[in-house]
Amino acid sequence: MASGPIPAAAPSSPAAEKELAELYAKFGAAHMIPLWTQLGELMPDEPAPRARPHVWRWSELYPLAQRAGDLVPVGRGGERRAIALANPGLDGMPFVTPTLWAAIQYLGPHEVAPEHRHTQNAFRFVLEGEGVWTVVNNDPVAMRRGDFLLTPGWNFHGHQNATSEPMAWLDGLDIPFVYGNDLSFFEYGPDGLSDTSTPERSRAERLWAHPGLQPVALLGSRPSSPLAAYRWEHTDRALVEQLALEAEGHQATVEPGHAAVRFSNPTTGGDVLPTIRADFHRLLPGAATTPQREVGSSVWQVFTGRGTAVINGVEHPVEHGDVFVVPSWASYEIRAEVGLDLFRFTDAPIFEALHQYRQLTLRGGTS
Ligand code: 1HN
Repeated sequence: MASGPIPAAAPSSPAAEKELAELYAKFGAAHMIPLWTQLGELMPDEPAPRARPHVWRWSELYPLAQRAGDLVPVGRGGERRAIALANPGLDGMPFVTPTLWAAIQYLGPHEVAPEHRHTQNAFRFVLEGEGVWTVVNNDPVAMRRGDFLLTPGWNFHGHQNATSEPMAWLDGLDIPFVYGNDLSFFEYGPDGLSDTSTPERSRAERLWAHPGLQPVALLGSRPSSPLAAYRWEHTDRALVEQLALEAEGHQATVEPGHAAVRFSNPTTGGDVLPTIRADFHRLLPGAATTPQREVGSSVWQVFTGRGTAVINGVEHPVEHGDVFVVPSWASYEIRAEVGLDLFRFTDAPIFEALHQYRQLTLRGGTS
């Protein structure tokens, strides 16, 4: 166990004790810190995350976002009516985990969130509703229920609600990672949106949303997916087919009754963003994921259904819209009470790239 101070140079006399105290005071004044007082905290035997498992209830999130819609205008300066989910272990920072930001964003009837760009990578996941177009790199992309939409870093983007109904969605970004490493660049775009049209299909989809087909004019791998929208009809169909194939006796699911798809970059087959992995899971009634631990952190949102997230042995009932966070190396397992659909995003690409990724399957149950 690498914890507790190493009993080096235990003072043998009051004089030695005084000398040692003077040495520590001089370390402090010189901005030096001896390792032997800190080893256990700096290098725990296994990850000891400050982020805590936590559940935000949609029944609480949505009405508060709606109230913000009544009281707080959206426009230049504040830029977005986005309300961050702040992990209770992270000192009041607007961070859901040490690397990830999650927020509920609310756009009222005919409101516009102005264009800007930043080095942070972003996505949106739409729990319910429709009628907002996100304009990414001058390309208007419709947002509808179940869709997963990308805004890779340094693309100008703004949003427009083209209807008379409000809409809310989940935003995910790598803000804490960029903040913690001093990597942030930000630039305002022109006032107003670069394109206010409301096409059914974005240019990105017309180019890239054809299974297995890449435009020859644009071959070559890119660090982020050029496909701006992953539509619910495709996600749903892929999951339906996995479960149908499983029922026909073929290998198709992660484990019995658990279908899953990874959103991927069609130019590499890898993750959609350099810092963020996203996938979608469907559990049949009564099915459960195998308990496991992973380094890095993940955030889940229940799309439909009801079940239990068991994190570090604590059972959290979850249902439509609830968001929960699994900190690094926490044991977790998800059990479906009725059919359960979940969206998840994680910071795994960062740690895979840095050869820090580890995962442990806990066959004997959570411990
Ligand atoms: C941002 O640009 C969006 O584009 C959402 O919708 C959340 C949080 C911090 C900084 C920029 C968006 C954001 C953000």
